[in-house]
Amino acid sequence: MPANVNPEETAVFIQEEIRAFVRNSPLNRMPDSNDDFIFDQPLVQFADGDDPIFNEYKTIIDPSHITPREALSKTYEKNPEDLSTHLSVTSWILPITAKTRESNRPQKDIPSRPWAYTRWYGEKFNEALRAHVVKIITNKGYLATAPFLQTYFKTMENEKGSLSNWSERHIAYAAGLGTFSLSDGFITERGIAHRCGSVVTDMPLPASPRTAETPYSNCLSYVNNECGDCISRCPAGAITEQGHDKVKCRKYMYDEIAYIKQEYGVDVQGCGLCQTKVPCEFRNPVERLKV
Ligand code: B12
Ligand code: SF4
Ligand code: SF4
Repeated sequence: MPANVNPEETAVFIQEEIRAFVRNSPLNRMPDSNDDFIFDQPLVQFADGDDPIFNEYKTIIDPSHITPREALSKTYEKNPEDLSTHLSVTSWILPITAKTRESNRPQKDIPSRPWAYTRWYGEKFNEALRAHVVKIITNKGYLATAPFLQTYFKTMENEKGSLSNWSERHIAYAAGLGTFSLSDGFITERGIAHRCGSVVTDMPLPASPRTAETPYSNCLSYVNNECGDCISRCPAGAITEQGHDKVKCRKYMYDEIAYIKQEYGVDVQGCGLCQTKVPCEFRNPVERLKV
């Protein structure tokens, strides 16, 4: 492993590389208009790879949810204890552009075409970004992996609905990028309408502070019992005052409105009505209560 690196400097290097990729990659463009970005400039933060929260996720999410140390050791077929004593996780938020968010606001049953493109082409860009971050880190002589791109990544079902063994939102929570919400969506300083991703490495990076008081601090419903606007936005009745029903949500997206895939020419179209025309759409709504 290369010696004598300054974690603050490597953090700036990684943040700048991610920003440049978001700015310059042709994959971050709408397929029907090269002038339109899919995502705005990202938020990028870091977590300590051995933060105890990653072990807690084995209880909160599922025993199969892997830790960063397990992820890197699986990728490189090494014993976890043979890896560096300090591991880091880079996590990013890709905010969805105003044009796409605005196009989804009047929608009542199905997502707009730009939203569907963001789900399909935007996630292809997000995959390329994960691979790019792995490449720039390994080019510097460190180990790196994007668990979501590995063959060991899997999604599964339990009695509450779908889950995975590497939840990008829980990684973003560990890196202090935001909190969960009544609709399950992850509310950041750039709001809830975004996609996210992450990479694990043994490159020294400084852990970002996690300032949220609870895992739901950015959602108005949990802060002052007001809002609930996402409840009426959901055409599937999947959100109530008790929270988000993942089974209903999935059934709506994958069965009931799957017919629009053909019209939009995508393999997965998403929905996201609960992430637009709501107070948390593009900012942290709780910040407004503080001014
Ligand atoms: C499976 C899956 C789904 C499932 C289930 C979603 C879910 N809630 O998990 C279905 C098919 C329903 C779905 C739907 C959608 N999805 Co989806 N999906 C995933 C996937 C592949 C895995 C998610 C996962 O592992 N969840 C784990 C379970 C356990 O999470 P959970 O139930 O939400 O967790 C709750 C508990 O952990 C709880 N909690 C309880 N106690 C504690 C304590 C602590 C300390 C913490 C931190 C949490 C916590 O908080 C959470 C919220 O209530 C991810 C990609 C990835 N690899 O991460 C994308 C992902 C979650 N989806 C995403 C998106 C955008 C969508 C849709 C908007 C569709 C679209 N693109 O238009 C909808 C929105 C659904 C919603 N309201 O959240 C984004 C989310 C971004 C965001 N803004 O939040 C992700 C991260 C993809 C990405 N790369 O960006 N999705
Ligand atoms: S719309 Fe309101 S209740 Fe729903 S997630 Fe956003 S802030 Fe929370
Ligand atoms: S909860 Fe699911 S079905 Fe309901 S609006 Fe959100 S993404 Fe659509």
